[in-house]
Amino acid sequence: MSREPLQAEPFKIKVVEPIKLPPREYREKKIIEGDYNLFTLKRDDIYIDLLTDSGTSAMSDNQWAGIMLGDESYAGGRSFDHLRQAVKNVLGFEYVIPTHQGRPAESFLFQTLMKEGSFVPFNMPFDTTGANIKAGGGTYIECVYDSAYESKEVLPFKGNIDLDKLKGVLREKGADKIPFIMITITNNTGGGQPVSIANMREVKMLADQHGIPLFFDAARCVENAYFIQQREEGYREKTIAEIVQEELSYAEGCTFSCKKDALVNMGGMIALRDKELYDRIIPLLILKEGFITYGGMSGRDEEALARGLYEMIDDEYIANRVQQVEYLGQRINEYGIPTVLPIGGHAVFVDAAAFFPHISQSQFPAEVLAVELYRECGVRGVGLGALCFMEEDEEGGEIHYPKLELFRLTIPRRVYTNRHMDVIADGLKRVWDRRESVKGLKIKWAPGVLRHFLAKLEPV
Ligand code: P61
Repeated sequence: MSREPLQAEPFKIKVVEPIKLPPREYREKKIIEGDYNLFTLKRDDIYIDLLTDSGTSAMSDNQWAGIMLGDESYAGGRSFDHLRQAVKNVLGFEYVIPTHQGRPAESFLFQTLMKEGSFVPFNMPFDTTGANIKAGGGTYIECVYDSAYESKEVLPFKGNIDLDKLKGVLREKGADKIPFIMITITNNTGGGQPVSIANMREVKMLADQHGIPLFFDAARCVENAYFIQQREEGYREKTIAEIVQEELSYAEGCTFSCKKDALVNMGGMIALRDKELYDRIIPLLILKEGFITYGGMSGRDEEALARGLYEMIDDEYIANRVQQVEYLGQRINEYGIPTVLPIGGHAVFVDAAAFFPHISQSQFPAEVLAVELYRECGVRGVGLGALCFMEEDEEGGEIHYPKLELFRLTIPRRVYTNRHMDVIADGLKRVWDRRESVKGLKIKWAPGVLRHFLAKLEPV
C-alpha cells in the first residue's frame, strides 16, 4: 500500500472552546495564592493546559453521537456489548472489567494477584501505579535499561526491559514471590518511550519459563505501536491495528486508562484472556465500582469508549498525533533546550536538572520550571521529578531522589494546533534566556504519598 505524505490534521474542527491568556500580574498573583503548585490553578487561569493528556482529548462527532445512544441499563446494557466487542476486535481480549479510570483497574488486579511481600518487576511504573503496588503490600522493581535514565541518549526503544536485570530479580527474589511482571507501554515515567516487539517477546518467553504471567499497562499502546511501525525492522508495512494486536498478544491481560490513547474523557478497564482470573476480580468490581456490565462507567461512557477504541488505531490519526508532539520537541531542541531524547509519544519532557544546573534536586527544578513557564506565558505543564518520586527511608532518615528530574509538556489529542506549539516553545525559550536568575523552591507542607498533587511550596 503506498502512503501519501501527510499534509495536515486528518480532521476539521466543528466545536471550539475559547481560551484566553490572563494578564501577567494576574498570573503572578495566582502563583503566590496557589503556593507555587500549578494543580491549584483554575481552568480560566490558564492559556494552554499541558498538565496531562489524560481525559483532556477531544472526542469525535461519532463519539458524541455515541453518547446519545448510550444504553443505561443497570445489567446487560447494550453499550457494554459494544465495548466488549471493540476490545475483542481491537485489543484481542475476551473479558472486560470496566472501571472509572486506570487506578481502580490497577488496584483490583494487584489486590487479586499480590500478597504482602510480593515483588513486581516493571520497566517503570507511573506514580499512581507504583503507589497501588505499595498499597497492596508489594514492592516494584524497575528493570528498564540504564540508558532510560540518560535523557540525552538517543535509542529507539528506551522503554525496553533489560533482560539481565529481570533475570537478576527472578534469581534473587524467586518466582514464588513474583506474582506477575508488568510493562508500561509507552513508558510514561521515562519520557513516553516505547517498548519494542522484540523485547515484549523476550520478556514473555522468560516469564513463561518461570510460570509468571505478563501484564501490560496499555494506556498508550497505540503511540507505542506507531513507534514500532516507524522504528522496528519488519513493521514498516504493517498497520497500527495489526501492531496493536501483536503487542497485546504477548500479555495475559492489561490495565488500561482509557483517558489516554482511547480518546475518552473518562473510563478505564482490565482486559483479560483468562475466565478464572476474571471471575476472581469481578466481586471486587461489584464491591467498589458497580455491576459487571458497567463498573465505573455510565452506558454512554462505554459507547464513546467503544468508538474511541476503533478511532485510536487509524494510521493517519496516530501519525499526526505523535508528529505534533515531535514538532514541539524539535522547536524546543532548536533553541538548545535539553529534553529527553528521542521525543516521546505524548509529551515533551524537558530535562529540568539540565535546564537549571544551579538548582539542586532538593529544590525541585521541575516544579520551578513549571512555575516559570506559567509566569512567562500562561502555559501549564507538570513537574515529574523529586517532588513526585522522591522517597524517604522508613526510619524517616535519608531521602532518595529519582534519577530523572523532568518537566512534562503533555499534549492532549486533537485539541491544540501547531500555532499553540509555537507559542509554547517561544515561551519556554524566554524562560531559558533568563534561567540563571531563577531560584529554587522548598516544601511548606506536603502529604506523605503522591505528594506533588497537594504540596504547598515557597521560594527558598
Ligand atoms: C498522566 F500528574 N497518567 O500521565 P488514571 N498508567 C499510566 C498513566 O500514565 C496513568 C495511569 C496508569 C496520568 C494522569 C496523572 O501525578 C499524576 O486513569 C501509564 O489516571 O487513573 C495516568 O490512570 C493511571 C497525572 C497521574 C499526574 C498521576 O498525566
